[in-house]
Amino acid sequence: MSLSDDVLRHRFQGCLLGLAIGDALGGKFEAQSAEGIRARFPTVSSLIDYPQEEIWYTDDTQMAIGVAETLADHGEIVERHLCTAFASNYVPSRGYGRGARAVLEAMEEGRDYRQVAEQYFPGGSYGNGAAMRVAPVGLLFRDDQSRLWEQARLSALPTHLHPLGIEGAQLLALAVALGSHSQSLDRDTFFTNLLTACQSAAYRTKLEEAARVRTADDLSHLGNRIEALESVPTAIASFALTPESFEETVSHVIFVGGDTDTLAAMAGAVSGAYLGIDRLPQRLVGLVESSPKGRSYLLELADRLFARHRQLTPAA
Ligand code: F2R
Ligand code: MG
Ligand code: MG
Repeated sequence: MSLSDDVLRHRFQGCLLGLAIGDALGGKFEAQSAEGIRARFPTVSSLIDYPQEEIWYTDDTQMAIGVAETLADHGEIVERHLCTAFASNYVPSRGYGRGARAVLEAMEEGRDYRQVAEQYFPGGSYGNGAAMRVAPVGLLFRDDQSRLWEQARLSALPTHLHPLGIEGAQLLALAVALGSHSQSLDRDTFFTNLLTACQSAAYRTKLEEAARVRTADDLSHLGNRIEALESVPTAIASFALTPESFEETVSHVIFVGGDTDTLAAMAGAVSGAYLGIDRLPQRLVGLVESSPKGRSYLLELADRLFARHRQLTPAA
């Protein structure tokens, strides 16, 4: 049974707000150890209830906004428009990866950013920066998997040329699309779909392990680092472990420590695409920053992306 327009629009909103909340909540602990975080926040509710003031997102959401703006305006990834969006949204204090910073500064200054990317990490970056921003691709192309796969690749290319950086983005986009379709998540079908799309032995091994995760403690074996291979499967596994609870999905992956903003941004985007905005913690939705590209803008951007989706895929 297909979802009504209202339900689907709420899932688009849930995805972008879920990403921003995960990013902002996790951003308070980026690079901290699992033990340190657990000592301060022994339970899910202690972590979720912790913010008392506006929460501010990091580079993860800021770059996802650039992807969403490009897709909403043009209906597909056009590299020059994507780079313009990345450069005009760029605020270094949001905490970018060092390679990404060099590439974005080249974009801003009109230099050859592709050459900078190739030289900075020969063979390309395999950081999780392409995966952390790809969720809007998963939403817009949720009904066309081959287009989704190609568009996710194009969205990665300006900064991430390494196959593992690209495939991490493709898998995360697919997880968002699958989440946005599901009415009641069937874990086996979810992982079978991801494994069928998977191209590399490295991700296959990780996703098979992710499919076997049964407790939050198992998540740490999948990785918590800044590399896509060491974080994308972890975020997907956290969603699949507790699909009916955004709070648990995001908290469990923050409790893993390390790259907590990005783990929680990715897990939060998939969770929000499945649950929709109404099933996110409303107190945290209300605390998302009220800056010009804060909460209200994200909701409006999700609506614009949904309208573009309806143009590409009219309701049945
Ligand atoms: N970078 C951060 N946080 C660090 C703290 C920021 C601090 N507050 C500040 O302001 O300086 N967070 C963000 O970066 C991650 C996404 O990174 P992205 O966009 O993938 O960047 P990059 O530089 O391409 O890759 C990240 C690191 O991965 C390693 N790496 C990647 N490719 C490599 C290769 N071919 N060879 C060796 N190493 C490679 C490097 O350590 C890169 O620095 C997110 O966590 C986001 O939140
Ligand atoms: Mg970040
Ligand atoms: Mg991060």
